[in-house]
Amino acid sequence: MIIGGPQASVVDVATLRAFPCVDVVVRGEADDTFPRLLQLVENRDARWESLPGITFRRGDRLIRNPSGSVVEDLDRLPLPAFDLDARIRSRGGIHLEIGRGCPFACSFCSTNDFFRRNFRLKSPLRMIADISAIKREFGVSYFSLVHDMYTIDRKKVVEFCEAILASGEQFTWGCSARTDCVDDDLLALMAKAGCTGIFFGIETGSKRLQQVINKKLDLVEALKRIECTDRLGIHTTVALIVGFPEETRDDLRDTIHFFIDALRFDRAEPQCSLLAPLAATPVYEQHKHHLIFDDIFSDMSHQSWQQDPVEAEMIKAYPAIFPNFYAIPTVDLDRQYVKDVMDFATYLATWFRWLPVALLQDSGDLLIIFERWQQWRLERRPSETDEDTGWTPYYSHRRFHREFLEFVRTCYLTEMATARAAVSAVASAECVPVRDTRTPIVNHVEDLSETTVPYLLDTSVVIDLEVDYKDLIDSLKSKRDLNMVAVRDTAIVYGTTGDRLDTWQLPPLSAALLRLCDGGHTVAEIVRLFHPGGSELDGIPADKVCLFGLMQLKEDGLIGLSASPLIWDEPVAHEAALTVAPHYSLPPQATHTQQPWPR
Ligand code: B12
Ligand code: SF4
Repeated sequence: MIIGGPQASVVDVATLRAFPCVDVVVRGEADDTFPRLLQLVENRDARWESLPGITFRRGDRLIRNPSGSVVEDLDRLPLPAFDLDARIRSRGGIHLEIGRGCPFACSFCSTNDFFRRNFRLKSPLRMIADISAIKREFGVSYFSLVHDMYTIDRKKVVEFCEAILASGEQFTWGCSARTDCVDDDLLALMAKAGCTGIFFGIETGSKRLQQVINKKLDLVEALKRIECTDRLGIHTTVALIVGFPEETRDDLRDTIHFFIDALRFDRAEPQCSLLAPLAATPVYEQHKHHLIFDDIFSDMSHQSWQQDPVEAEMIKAYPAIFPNFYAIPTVDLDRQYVKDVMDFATYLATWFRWLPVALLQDSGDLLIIFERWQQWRLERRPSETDEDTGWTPYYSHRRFHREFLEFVRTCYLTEMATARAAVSAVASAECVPVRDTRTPIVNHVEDLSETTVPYLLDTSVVIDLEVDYKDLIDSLKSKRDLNMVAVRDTAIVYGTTGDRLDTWQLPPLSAALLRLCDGGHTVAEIVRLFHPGGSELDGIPADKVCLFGLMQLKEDGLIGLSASPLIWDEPVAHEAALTVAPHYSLPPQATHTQQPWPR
């Protein structure tokens, strides 16, 4: 049995000692070593000592040969046998390796050392030839370009983008980058050349920890780059880590605030993981004698799976082989607290869109809100019976959405809010009333006449607010004072088309009209109700305004038309008692550890 890869390579001796079934570990890049080893096996040649880069068992002895060299010229490597992937056409894209090696030395990272910090790239011509061939053969048009830090050499990225543009090939791609290794001009060129997704490892929102973990990003500049990618239409994964051993409450708060800040951008998807001490990383080497194995683990390694008890026993028996399933103690913080804060922020961003941003902007401290929320929940818990949420975090359940909205209404808005009207409007906007589940009998017609009956389509939900929603969202995006948001009665509509959810703010007249489209009134009746005096509105006869407005609502897909009043077979259910969360974003998924995959 031969094993290899980034994990086995650095725990080779321990693995061979612990698992007698393993015969050989191939360390590091195996492109040349592995075929040579197979050749030795095939030829029954026992001179394995001559093969660099392997650790193997000979009788009772373990032999560790010197390390092999890295592949300097990646252009000489063949493409993976993509044809062996039976589902390649339906994956929506593929991962394609374009280079190896990052010269930086972040304390938690395993890949810099694995590829010996030796930055290499395939040539632009090779990359484009590969992409064209894969596109032609498998119909794939999205390429997640695999390189931990693609944009190290600006000139090479420019070369690649220009070669794509010159080739006339149509495809989209994503890559990984540091925010300090891209600039606005480069990002613009990348967008023009088809880049639709970038993975930005920010790691921590704390200026102090940026130095401690040796990432050394300027966080103000980092946000500017995220803002620029958003403007250019590029999606970003904004990756953060909590649970560093030196992390203090202030550091944690800064990271959570960075996470929430990223939500201001429509195309940024923040994600947060607990630190996983990967074998052979500096952070592991420094803390390997104090690792903890308990229920508070990083989903970096577990991928949100439920840990198999047999595997758990194996992990417990061999900490030196599986340290990534362990944790390093946090000196200043309770680890359960760190995990809860992380889950809280992650799922706030999953269940809501603007509420977390509004709460941060209004309060200036999300940790204080978290603590008050925990206390509020604890006070109510004795009356709760259905506390069990299985093995997934409480926050991932819809119950959290419902309870948190209740907390905002009954506790946050009364005790803590400074811009009450604005926060209350966001909370209302993000608590969509349940649609009527009954199906009415509709006598469907296309044309609007005096006798037709307009009705609100069940793909639209109207919500009344007391502040100008557009002004509110603009204020959240640009961090303007929420107390300055214009106060006026407005209505917003959520419209669903397929799996998309759009929001519109209706002009006051359209909102008034829409409310009259209840499936019980004819157009003639609506005209009368709309403007009882029958006079003019801005010099235009009121009935014309009304008819035009109805036509517009029909064109916008918000209302349908029936030849007769709608008939419901059951009485009206207990309206508005229930709430349902609009699905703003998907729960965190394993693929989000890489660049955003096209939806
Ligand atoms: C692309 C990628 C993914 C993709 C994989 C998609 C795909 N089908 O290819 C996705 C998004 C699915 C993914 C998921 C995960 N990933 Co990932 N991923 C990567 C990434 C960026 C590139 C992998 C790659 O192709 N590298 C290029 C090739 C050439 O290098 P290589 O894979 O190391 O292979 C060489 C050698 O290692 C060796 N080798 C590899 N395998 C074998 C096997 C044998 C028998 C032999 C002899 C040799 C050998 O030979 C190869 C050629 O030289 C790496 C980081 C990196 N730059 O490598 C992380 C990385 C491998 N992923 C990592 C992790 C943690 C995960 C997840 C657990 C994350 C998560 N929480 O969801 C999951 C696990 C998925 C799973 N089920 O195993 C870690 C592993 C850390 C560690 N030390 O173990 C890495 C190193 C990133 C990191 N530093 O954190 N990942
Ligand atoms: S985290 Fe990114 S920048 Fe840091 S060493 Fe690893 S690959 Fe390089």
